[in-house]
Amino acid sequence: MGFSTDAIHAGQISDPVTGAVITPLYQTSTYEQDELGKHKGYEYGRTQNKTREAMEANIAALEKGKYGIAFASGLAATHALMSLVKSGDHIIVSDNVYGGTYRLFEQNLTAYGLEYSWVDTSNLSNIENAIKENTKMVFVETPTNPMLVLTDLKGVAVIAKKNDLLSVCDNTFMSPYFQNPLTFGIDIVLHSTTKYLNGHSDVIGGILITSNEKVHERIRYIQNAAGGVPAPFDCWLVLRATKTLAVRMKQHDENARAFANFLVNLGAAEKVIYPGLQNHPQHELAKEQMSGFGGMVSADFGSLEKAKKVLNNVKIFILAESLGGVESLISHPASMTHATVPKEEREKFGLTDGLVRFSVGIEDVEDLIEDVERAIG
Ligand code: P1T
Repeated sequence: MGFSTDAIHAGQISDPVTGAVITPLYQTSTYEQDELGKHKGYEYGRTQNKTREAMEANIAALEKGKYGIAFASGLAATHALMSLVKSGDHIIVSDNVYGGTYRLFEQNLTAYGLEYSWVDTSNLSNIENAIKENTKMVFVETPTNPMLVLTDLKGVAVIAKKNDLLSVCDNTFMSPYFQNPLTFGIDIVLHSTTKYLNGHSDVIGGILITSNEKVHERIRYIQNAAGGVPAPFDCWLVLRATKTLAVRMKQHDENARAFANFLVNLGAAEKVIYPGLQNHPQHELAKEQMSGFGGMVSADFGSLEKAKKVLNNVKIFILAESLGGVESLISHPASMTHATVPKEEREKFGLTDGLVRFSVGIEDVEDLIEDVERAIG
């Protein structure tokens, strides 16, 4: 099936009672049992929920995977993922990831005996050089938040297989519409469904997708045992949203290409970062492993003062954390999403105080351009 056909039909179930076309919202915490020891396969809402199952199957299909396991947030999914490793194990991670991922790994899970190495995974030899006897997993985010650095997914999968490591890709920035890491041999895909998958800035959620039976079994167990499950209504909203993922992503991409070119021509930023720009260091890799360049653009204005001018004076772009919604958002990673990453660490990969991140929405792009042009003055 094509992507849009899957987006609209995969996992969807019509209401068995009325035939209602839309998957019902099973807003229930528990299920009536027929008699002791006999039930319909549904016992308790944390363990099973049909709306959640439909959403999991839908997103798994979009990622070309067998299983989707949903969580209450992207970070809850990341936390559940870490149940695949144990105390004493070592994990290699892209040096620039979402700040919350950094905080979870470095400031929480190290206390439980997990060891993390932060490397620039855009250079595959850095991954190989970081492998130790106790390395069990390689976790990449591509493109990264907010520096938009790419990692060669095929290359990561080869290294992981050769060294018996689990490979994970946070695919939040591209969404399954533009990039399918499992097709390159990656074992597990992670999404914050809060972003493009839901796309309307009204749900917090996360999901892991895999075709690996063992991984699925363990994560499914943890979903119930630790209980970080999403609410049925949030699953219903995400299931509603993925139907338009293709049309939204096409528009995000078209707008972001025009917006990035506008920023380059404006000349107000010292550096404009967008995988679709020919001067992006991995523009060729972007064309190979992604079918579009996405809706995220970052720009370094050179100083906090200059960044503030844009951040405080835009009117259509909304100053807020998050990304991937239909409305354009603007943020200051150094003080917002990545505030927990020490200054000297973040500056190593270019996350300076002058960096501004644009989540380009699907409004009329002329209005977005005019907004920033006017803000800069
Ligand atoms: O916010 P949550 O649903 O828990 O997802 C965490 C997360 C995971 N991975 C990536 C790449 C992300 O960007 C995020 C969340 N990011 C933001 C809130 C942000 O503004 O960048």
